[in-house]
Amino acid sequence: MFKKILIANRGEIALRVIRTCKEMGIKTVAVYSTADAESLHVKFADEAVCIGPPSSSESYLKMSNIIAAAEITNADAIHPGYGFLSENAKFSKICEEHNIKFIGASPEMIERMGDKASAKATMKEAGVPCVPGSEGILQSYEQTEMLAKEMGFPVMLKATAGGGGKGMRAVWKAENLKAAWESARQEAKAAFGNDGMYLEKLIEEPRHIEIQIVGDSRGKACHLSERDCSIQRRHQKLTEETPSPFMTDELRNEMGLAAVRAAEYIKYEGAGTIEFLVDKHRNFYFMEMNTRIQVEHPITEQVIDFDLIREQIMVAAGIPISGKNYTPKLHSIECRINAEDPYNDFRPSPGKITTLHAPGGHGVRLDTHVYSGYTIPPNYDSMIAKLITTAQTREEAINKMKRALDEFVIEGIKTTIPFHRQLMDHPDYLAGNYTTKFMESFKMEAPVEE
Ligand code: MV4
Repeated sequence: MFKKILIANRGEIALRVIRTCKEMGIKTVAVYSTADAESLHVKFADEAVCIGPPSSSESYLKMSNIIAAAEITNADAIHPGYGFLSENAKFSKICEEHNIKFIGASPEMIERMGDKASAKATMKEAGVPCVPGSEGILQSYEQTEMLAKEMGFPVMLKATAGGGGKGMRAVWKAENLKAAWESARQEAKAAFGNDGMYLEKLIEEPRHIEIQIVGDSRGKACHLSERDCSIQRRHQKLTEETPSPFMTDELRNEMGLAAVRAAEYIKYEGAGTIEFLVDKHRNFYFMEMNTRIQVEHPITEQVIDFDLIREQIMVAAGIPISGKNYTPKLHSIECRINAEDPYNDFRPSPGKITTLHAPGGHGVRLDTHVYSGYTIPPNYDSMIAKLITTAQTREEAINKMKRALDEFVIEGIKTTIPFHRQLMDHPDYLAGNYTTKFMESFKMEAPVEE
């Protein structure tokens, strides 16, 4: 087992990893930028190394500084958390070259799954259902137009290097295809330096349902059921739940088996997620694979009573998994609390938290690095906490969430707490009747005056 793990991240996930390491008797090294000197991950780690100024590119993304920090502290592994370097093939490779175990995917795996067209081709080979479309990268506009007309509109143009919806265009009629092709390629070129595109049939009003998997060094994988992440705004998830209210036992079995088949086909090692689009007829299609631990992993931990960070560390140390698939017996919901103003187009609201009262009680979990008196720096992601409730049924988990949100006091900055409180009263949310289009029509109600 590892003796010392360096956590190449900040915020709640850095703290989350430190907690599990402590429970496993593994020493921890925090790295931090000068903006994060007062952060809890720095205080709770055994050692801490400053790796640069506030700007991410000069600190949490600065590979040479992080490797140097691991070498001077004698860390034998690096946990990258999510975001930053977690899906960076070059960083995974550099760790390998320095004999530091990267607790994440191999460079080859990150490259293969990071390129969306190659990920899709691989999944098709593995026998995982994929959206009908082009075979690999489109060679010309003429080929694209011919294919689109053959398939029939609407279609979706996607950048192979895509992420966060960049370089993606839905096209409803032939006369709009040329302009979409030009602008999507331009956007992809500017964002990723890669304008490779592929084409798919458009799935209308899809749900985003993902399957958590874990694979080990023997090539064995298991799935830990699904998370419904359909409530998103501009490709940022706001809340997630498991089980999905749209799920059936039959569909879970099929999707779970497909995800395990995918993971075993590529001999995936570690924790990963297979993302699917699910249409209204409950057809499901491979969308992307994430080769990291995800923000929303706690809801899975809650319903199957399993520490996913511990699992990642065990697998990275070469210990085999149990190999059993899990079916949730509880219901869990996560609300992402962001320092944003939901009454003002979710505008970022960094600054000092003057008062903080955290909710608690049975079935309530709060993963956060913030405290009363903490100043949220403007340099990073706006997520400051994840509020997670767990109960026997969906209705109870929602009631618990309402109660916990009502208890949660954060003063000094604006947060998404009022958004979540209104969501938990929305008739379509309560009915489990929502797709990825939900937020397009959601309107905040005026705040209640005290
Ligand atoms: C799609 C789609 C509909 N049809 N593909 C969005 C992120 C990118 N990784 C893939 N995405 C989509 N791909 C086809 N063929 C709709 C989306 C999509 C979406 C998917 C999941 C969650 C939110 C979304 C919001 C807009 C579009």
